[in-house]
Amino acid sequence: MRLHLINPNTSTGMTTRIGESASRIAAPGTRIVATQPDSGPVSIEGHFDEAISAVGVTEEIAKGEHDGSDAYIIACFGDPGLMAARELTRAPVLGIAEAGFHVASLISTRFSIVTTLSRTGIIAEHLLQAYGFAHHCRRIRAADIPVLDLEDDGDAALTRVIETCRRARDEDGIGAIVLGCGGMADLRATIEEAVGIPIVEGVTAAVKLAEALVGLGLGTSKHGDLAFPRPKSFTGHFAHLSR
Ligand code: 2AL
Repeated sequence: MRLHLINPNTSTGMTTRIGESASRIAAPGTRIVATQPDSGPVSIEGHFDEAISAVGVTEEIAKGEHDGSDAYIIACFGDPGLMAARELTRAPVLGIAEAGFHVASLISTRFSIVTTLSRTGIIAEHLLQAYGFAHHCRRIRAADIPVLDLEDDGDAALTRVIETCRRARDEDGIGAIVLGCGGMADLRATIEEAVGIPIVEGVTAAVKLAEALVGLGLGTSKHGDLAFPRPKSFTGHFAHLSR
């Protein structure tokens, strides 16, 4: 099984780290191929970054289709371009926020999210509403660290995330925490040990869900709104997408 993991931001170090975390959790027969868009923001910390990165995600899906991927993961907590990506393939496509919400809801009745910057909280809130998980989430908390601090200032960032998770554990009336950034993929076990309640991390959750869907023989439905895009002309910068 070829599992194409797309880091929607363009930080190569983060792509490598996310890919390594995915490979560690993957089943023996799963090959993780971790890529990132050729162009776009180095980190995704708001609506603008997300809009630009979504185009890059669709370009990575097109490459994955050419190379024969069996499933895709979009490894940014805003799930940028998720529905667009699903239109482009019959393979399953999972967003890490979506995967994290599903898994947390299976092991707890209420969870909190611990993300990076507080300004990204609204993105998670919109996704909870769109996916039908708003009632499962008690609170969205921010460790108030920029995404790239997880790369550049790892120890201090980890301390902030653990402190924030402990506050969620003590104050939110929850059973589990969902980590809200792809850059936290390798921190799950360390944080769980420090906090003492189940910590769900979206990249690792998505790997196991993707393996399950492929094992079930299920892919993205082409009946209805996720059918391949209607052929049409694209102009200017996007003329190459015309069909
Ligand atoms: C993210 C993420 O997962 N990767 C990134 O660049 N930005 N979102 C977030 N809330 O930290």
